[in-house]
Order: sequence, then structure tokens, then C-alpha cells
Amino acid sequence: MLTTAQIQHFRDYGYTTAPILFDASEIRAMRAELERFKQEGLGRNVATAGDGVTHSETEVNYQIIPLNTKSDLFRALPFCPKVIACIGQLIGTPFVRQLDQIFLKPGRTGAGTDWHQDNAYFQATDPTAGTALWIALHDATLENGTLHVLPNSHRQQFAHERDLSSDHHIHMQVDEKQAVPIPLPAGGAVFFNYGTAHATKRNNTDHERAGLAFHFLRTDFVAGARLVGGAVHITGPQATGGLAEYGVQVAGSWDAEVEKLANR
Ligand SMILES: O=C(O)CCC(=O)C(=O)O
Repeated sequence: MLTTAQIQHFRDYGYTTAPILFDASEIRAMRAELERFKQEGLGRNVATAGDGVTHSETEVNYQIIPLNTKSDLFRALPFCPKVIACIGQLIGTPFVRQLDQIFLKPGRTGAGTDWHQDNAYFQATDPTAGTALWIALHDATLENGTLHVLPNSHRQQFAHERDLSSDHHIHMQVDEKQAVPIPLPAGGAVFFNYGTAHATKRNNTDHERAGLAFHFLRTDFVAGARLVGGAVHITGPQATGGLAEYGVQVAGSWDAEVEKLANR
């Protein structure tokens, strides 16, 4: 559960951090899945050579999306009790899981994901009814390009245009002096609402860094939003523990999925 101060920070500035959300065995399990994704080639490099089309041969922003179709572990994560508790504290209940993805930045060649507000994609009528949960799968530092946010930016809607360093992203202009970097140990997390402008930076180290991102939206805002990634009911009367959406009971499986993968 988040403290009153963490929740208040989210309300006041549009984001809050939880430096130890996942423990060492959970991180081992998540990284084991990441390794499998890499080996099986389940992601793709979305970085382009400045024209928004031609894939870069020198920069890599390796995006794996969606995750729930590729991994029982990541399918189970939004139903994990501590995740449900935190999301409910921040945006209220009931809520759905909207999107799940990983951005992997290889050492030296890893490219950032440029500044944007998620609500420029999702178009929820109130951006504060949704939140991202961004989890550091490796220690995330200034040097390897951790997540940066623009405090208070959720109070304003910024114009976006196509980001020509990616094959599908959009981006916005930001005064970098106002930006706040969020260094985190592996297993730490940042929650930021759909209106909070954020970016990651290039990885200037020899080691890879990955960020795991989920997006959650209050159920009463689903009808008015662009549902990129679909909607899985996590809490509320329409929630079936994943049965309705996936055909199997997913809620309650997090610990067993972690156990299966953590000591591989
Ligand atoms: O991890 C990244 O590079 C970008 C994450 C992000 O922008 C998002 O999840 O909205």
C-alpha cells in the first residue's frame, strides 16, 4: 500500500514513486521472461533514422507489446494484490488494465522514448482517471536513461506531433530544465497519471536497461477513451479475475508464476 504522502504527491504533481514495489525473486522472474522474449524475437526495434520510417541501424528502442498474449507472468501482474491496492489508492475503483509493454534499451545503442503525455494517445476525458505503472526491470539511473517526468504537466494539454525518431510514436516539446529524473533500483516503480509528460533517455552505459509499463483506467472513463490495448476488468462488478477476457482464471496466480520462473 502507498502512504498518504505518496498519494498526496501523485495528486499534487501528477506522479509518485514506490522504490521497492517488487522483490528480488519477482524481478528474477520478470527478467527471465524478458530473456525469453529476446531469444524468441518477440519485440521489435521501433527507433528510426530521423524520418519516422527507416529503422535505425545504430539506435535501438526494443518494444515488446502486448505482453499478456506472450506471458502468463505479465498477464497475472495487474491482478497482483499489491498492484490492485496501489492503483485503487491513486485513481479509485473499479478500474481496467488498458495496456502492457516493455521498452528495452541495450547498452550504448539504447534510444530514449521522447516526451509525450499518454493521454495524447488514450484521449480519456479526465487524464487523472488513468495511471501508468512503470517498473524498473534493471537499476534505472541517469546514465542509462531512466524515466523523467514533467511535474504538474497533467494540468495542461500539450500539442503533439509525429516523433521522427520512432516508427509510430508522437512527441511534444518540453523545457528540459523543468524535468525531474527518477532513478530507481530494479523492482522500483513510478506511477504517473495519463496527463503527466514523461520520457526516457539514451542508455550511455554498457549494460541493458528495461522498463515495464502498464496502464490502468477507471472503468467509468473507459467508454469515452481510445482503448489502445483493450480493457481487462481488474476490479468491480465486471471483473471475473480474467476469465471473461482470457478464458482462464488469472487472478491469484502471480505468486505461482513468480515461483515457476524465479529460480530457472
Ligand atoms: O520506457 C520507455 O522508454 C517509455 C515508457 C513510456 O513512455 C510509457 O509507458 O508511456
